[in-house]
Amino acid sequence: MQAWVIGNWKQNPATSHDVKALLDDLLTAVSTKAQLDGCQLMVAPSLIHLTAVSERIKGSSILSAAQDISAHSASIGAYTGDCSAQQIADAGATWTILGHSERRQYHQESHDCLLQKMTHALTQNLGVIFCIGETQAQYDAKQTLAVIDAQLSVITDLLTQQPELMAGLSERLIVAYEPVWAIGTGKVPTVAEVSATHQHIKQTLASFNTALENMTVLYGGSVNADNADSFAADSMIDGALVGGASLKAESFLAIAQAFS
Ligand code: G2H
Repeated sequence: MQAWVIGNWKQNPATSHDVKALLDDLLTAVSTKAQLDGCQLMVAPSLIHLTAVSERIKGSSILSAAQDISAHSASIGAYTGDCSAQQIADAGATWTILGHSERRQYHQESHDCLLQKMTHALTQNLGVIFCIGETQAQYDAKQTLAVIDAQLSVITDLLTQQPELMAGLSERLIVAYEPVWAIGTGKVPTVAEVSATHQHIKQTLASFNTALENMTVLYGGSVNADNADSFAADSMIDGALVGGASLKAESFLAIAQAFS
């Protein structure tokens, strides 16, 4: 199964100049590393840099994604600050992250909001990296699987409301399990914990529809060049969604090599 290593740049780097430098480093490193076979790389820059990044990586093996899209279905309209799925696709991205915990926390993204966004993305042929995960309090209360089941219900609702989107969904949907307490903190769950949670996610998706058997499930949360090998060694972990460590080509490539 192909591994995926996706860099979520969040609100970084600070300038266009720094974006170009990061991308140049990444493209140079990718072109000289033959051992990246079997690992698909993707970067999700800030919206303001998405067009330039997508242009720059054309012809390379790297894909680009948005970090979010509008919840409104209209391709254009009076939605100040929003960017539609159509505009994202026009900018050259082929995927979007949805439901990152920072969007859920700082923008109050709800089940219904994410259902709308997922519908619009898939309708416009954007692949979706759907983020799920429990908070520290939920982890401590042993509610991880219940939280995940509730978050995955966006997908069952999608299939009930838009059954036509089932076609090809296994290639256009990736789930990223990101425990909120591991994001940017340097704390990580054990590989055994991640593996068991991923197994649950894969079984749950397969129970929705047999076409969703063996779906791609990534781990995210403080993945770095030092711990990537241990995650990559587990057969339930199909890759990583990487934040901080994706902002340096060297550490991002080291993570990609671990999964190759
Ligand atoms: C989790 C991850 C990227 P980091 O948000 O999605 O960030 O690797 O910095 O914990």
